[in-house]
Amino acid sequence: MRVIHSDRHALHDGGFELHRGELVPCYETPARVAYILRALERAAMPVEAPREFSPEALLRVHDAGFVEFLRNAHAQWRAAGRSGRMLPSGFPARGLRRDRIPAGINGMMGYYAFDAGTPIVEGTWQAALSSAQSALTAAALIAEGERSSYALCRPPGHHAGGSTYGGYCFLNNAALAAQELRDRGFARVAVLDVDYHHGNGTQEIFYARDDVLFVSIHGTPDTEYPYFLGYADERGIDAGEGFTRNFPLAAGTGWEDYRATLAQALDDVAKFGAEALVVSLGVDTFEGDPISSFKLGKRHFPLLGAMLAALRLPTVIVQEGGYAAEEIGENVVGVLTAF
Ligand code: Q9C
Ligand code: ZN
Repeated sequence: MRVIHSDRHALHDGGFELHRGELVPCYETPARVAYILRALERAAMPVEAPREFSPEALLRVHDAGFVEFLRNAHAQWRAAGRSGRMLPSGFPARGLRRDRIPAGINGMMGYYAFDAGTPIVEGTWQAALSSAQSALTAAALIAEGERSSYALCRPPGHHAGGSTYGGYCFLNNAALAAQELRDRGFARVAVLDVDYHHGNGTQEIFYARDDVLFVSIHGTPDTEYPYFLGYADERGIDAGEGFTRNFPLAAGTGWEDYRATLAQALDDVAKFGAEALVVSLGVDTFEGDPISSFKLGKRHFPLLGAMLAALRLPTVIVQEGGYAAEEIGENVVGVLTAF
């Protein structure tokens, strides 16, 4: 399995996020990557840098104005006389206008963001672009004949929509990988999202399409982030009807129920006739995760990897969440080596 990763991820270090009423140190830290790299090294899996894809490659799944915002956000923040991290505090909810993008940086930030837990700092754009390039490179390798690849993406991507950021995500790495596979000849691509949180951005991007199946297993949005998408009755729209499938599970779900649900999700991927698979791999399903509530143990991650591999599809595995930093390496590499 080829492993792609950029050390530019470290340019994004948000510092603090708004969480449960307090400003707390970010859960999504550069140290997460250090633990994964250490575990990859122990497993003798070498790491390669991504290719340079131009920002235009992003426009296949993202809105141009949104990409421009991400690229310039921090410079505008500084031009407004501020420094350090950017966090939004006002959003265009029901009854407010969404047809106008405010010119000032505060309003613009609230327009594009959907939570106050995703700081932008000076290096965020460079880090997010490098993360997207890792996913695109991992997909390109599959198009060139590799059977599997792993993009060690940071920041993660599955919460980022066509023109929204949040949930620690700025650019949708998994969606970009799926689109790259489509553009390079795979007629039907499935995205299977096993992060603890619903992949709202990926779902939104492909919601009206029948060429990319989106299947997600996650903590129920009734109580779990991102709260406003990921219910079982969301099944796609127009041509995409039937090509989105959600499996929300109760907080506290353990391996036995998880495994049975995963078997159903894999069945959907197989029935779709996918020619290639993108896995949004979050290991925040781990019982020790500080912000999540499933009960998967260390020993279950290799079982998950083996179940994914049983599909026998060309597969791009994209790193998403996982916040029990010290265990994240073992859990991720447990999936990869079993795969
Ligand atoms: N005030 C991923 O696992 N936490 N993202 C809520 C908002 C957001 C998780 C804080 C959790 C996002 C990729
Ligand atoms: Zn997550």
